[in-house]
Amino acid sequence: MKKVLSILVAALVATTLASPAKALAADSANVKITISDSSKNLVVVDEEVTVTDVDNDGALTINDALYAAHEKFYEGGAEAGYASASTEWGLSLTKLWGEENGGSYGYYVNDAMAMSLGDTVKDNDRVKAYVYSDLTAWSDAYSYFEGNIEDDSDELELTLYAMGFDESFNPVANPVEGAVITFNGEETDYVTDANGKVTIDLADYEAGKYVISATSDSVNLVPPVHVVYRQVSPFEETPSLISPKPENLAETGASAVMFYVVGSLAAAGAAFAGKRRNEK
Ligand SMILES: [Ca+2]
Repeated sequence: MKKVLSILVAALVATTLASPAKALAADSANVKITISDSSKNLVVVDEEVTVTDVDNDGALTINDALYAAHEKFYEGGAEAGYASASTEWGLSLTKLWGEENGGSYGYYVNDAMAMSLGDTVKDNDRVKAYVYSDLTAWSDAYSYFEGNIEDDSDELELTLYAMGFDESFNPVANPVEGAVITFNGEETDYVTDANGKVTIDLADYEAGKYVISATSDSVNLVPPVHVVYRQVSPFEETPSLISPKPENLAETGASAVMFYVVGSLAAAGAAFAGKRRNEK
């Protein structure tokens, strides 16, 4: 009897130990997605999607994340705009944002080159995927910003890097000189220096969402992205926020929307209505 009991206890302990491990295996992850097309349009910019195991391989991967992004943002969903297939190179993209070009796409996770569409993703990862613009010389160079991008100070210091290859064909990040900084697609007077650096004064920019990117004449950049959500102090500009137009609210960021909630409940209702319409 004692032996039976100890076996039962052992089984119970084993079950108890197994349960938390099972609970830790995530069923979903929230990931931020950026996609650019072959014309270098940023068609999805740093948008959050909930990733689930849609391809049933038992893991949350880049493939699942891009599928989810098309379900949410592409007209007609993933069925219309996205496809992947097993090839001799492993799981590969065959269609991105509706474009089929024979497999010329790239994808990075947290600005690091991914080995395969089957690479796993987790909460807060940033996935960036692009369609090649140059199908003859394959000159498209993935690029990204580094700097004080996590804080919200008025002065934004960015360094622009583009991926290239050294003599041994190892991937290497090179600073990009002379790149023109763009705000929401409009060129600015800001240009990166010899070290790829640029310091942007945000003080004069009104509240709203700004997509910062860059173009270059010397490097065929896959558009880099940094998103700024500017907020205005409620003590400075309260009057203009009493009855905002929904169409304006739709273009403001989530943090700005939160601010409106504090300012006015009616505005909050409009904000959500506007945001929902924007997401369709
Ligand atoms: Ca999966």
